Amino acid sequence: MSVPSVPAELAKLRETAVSVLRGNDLGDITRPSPTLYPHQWLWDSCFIAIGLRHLDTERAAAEILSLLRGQWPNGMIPHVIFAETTDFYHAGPQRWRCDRVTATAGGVQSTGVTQPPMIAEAAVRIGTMMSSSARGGFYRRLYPGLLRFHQWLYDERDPDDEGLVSLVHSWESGMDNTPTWMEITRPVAPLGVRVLRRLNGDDALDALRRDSKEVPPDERLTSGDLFTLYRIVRELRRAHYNFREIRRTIVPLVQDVAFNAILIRANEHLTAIAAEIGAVVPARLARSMRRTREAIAELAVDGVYYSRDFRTRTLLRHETIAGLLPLYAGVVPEENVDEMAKRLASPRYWSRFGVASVPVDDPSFLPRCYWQGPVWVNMNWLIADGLERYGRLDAADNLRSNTIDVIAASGAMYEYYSPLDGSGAGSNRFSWTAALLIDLLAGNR
Ligand code: 2M8
Repeated sequence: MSVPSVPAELAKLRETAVSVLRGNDLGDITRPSPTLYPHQWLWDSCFIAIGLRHLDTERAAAEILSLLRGQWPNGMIPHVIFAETTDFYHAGPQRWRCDRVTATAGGVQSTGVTQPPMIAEAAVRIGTMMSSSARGGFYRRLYPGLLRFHQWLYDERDPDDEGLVSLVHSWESGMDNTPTWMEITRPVAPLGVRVLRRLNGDDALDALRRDSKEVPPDERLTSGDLFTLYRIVRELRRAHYNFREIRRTIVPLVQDVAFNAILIRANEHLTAIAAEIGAVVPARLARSMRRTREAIAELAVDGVYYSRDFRTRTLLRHETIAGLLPLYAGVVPEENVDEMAKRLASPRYWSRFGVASVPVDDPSFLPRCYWQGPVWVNMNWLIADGLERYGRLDAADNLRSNTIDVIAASGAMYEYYSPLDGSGAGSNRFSWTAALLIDLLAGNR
């Protein structure tokens, strides 16, 4: 496929991106980073495929279809499908033991939770690069599994038919240590963590963790939080990953605003895919889809969107980047869009480098710590897409060019970037940064 015409220095950056993707390619899946994340992640593969489509459309389609190997008989597509590798991952199959509960479609090992449903978006983007007959073939292979995944999201995770799906672990949100999730998660910390915290000895746990060999611990979530997330996995395992059982445990349950926003957009794409292959979305699912569009309004107060505690119905009043994703969903009433775009463009969120994951004046803001402040390329991509569909073209273009600039200035494909000085953090060979850079450079929609 021809390389789009970009200035020489950007062409070099694109080459770096391509080589990161090649280096992380495991055949028909791409790992997010060489040592930190050696398996396949659901939403990573989607963002990766959106970039890969510019290099090799069939390979991009294979990345998406390979997610179906992990599908559970109940329809869930898991957040991680474990690759056959001896590389160490801190939350590997032994922590989940899902093979005791179920088998996957492709006989692969997986985790017992899901991740933001970006599959339909990726499929449609790949579809734009295909002839209509190739696209039809791709959609026909994907559709049955994708449909069952969306049905599972509602049947399993919206048991009271409210229109909003609930998450059972912060890993499902993809924003692991975002303040919203940490606030609701910390009260269920294991006893040891609570005692150490009281003695101010969280650092004592650092020696026990194994996820911070590639990346300094202060760029990831705290050890206390990590051990709490492990505890929640244990609870989920005991509850057989079944929401009706999970409901009866101490596991925090959150109607996550970003996840539901992504679901709304995914539902639209799923409907379009169905129409193209002459399938009819079952009426029950179509009704749930409509309900989500309405129900997300319940998460807004004075134009600001929050996640909600499923059990208590209280809004988790932390302003974070998650609350900006209704823009991507296209559900912000037109009369509120400018206000939201203004908030987004204020120095609290939008430094020169893209959108901070937590506003810089929030007490929990840390510029280089994971989902607690840094700029993430996938978030910039989603928000720019939303701004564009609302016709805020200048804002979308600015955000996209700032994103390219910050990656260019770092010279590498960092996992995330400080909103204060643009310095890169986390893995420096991160796949979705590479893939979405390729997509942004291609400039097409
Ligand atoms: C991070 O999450 C994983 C657990 O899923 C981890 O910290 O080990 C998050 O940034 C998540 O959004 C991402 O999908 C994953 C792989 O890049 O890493």
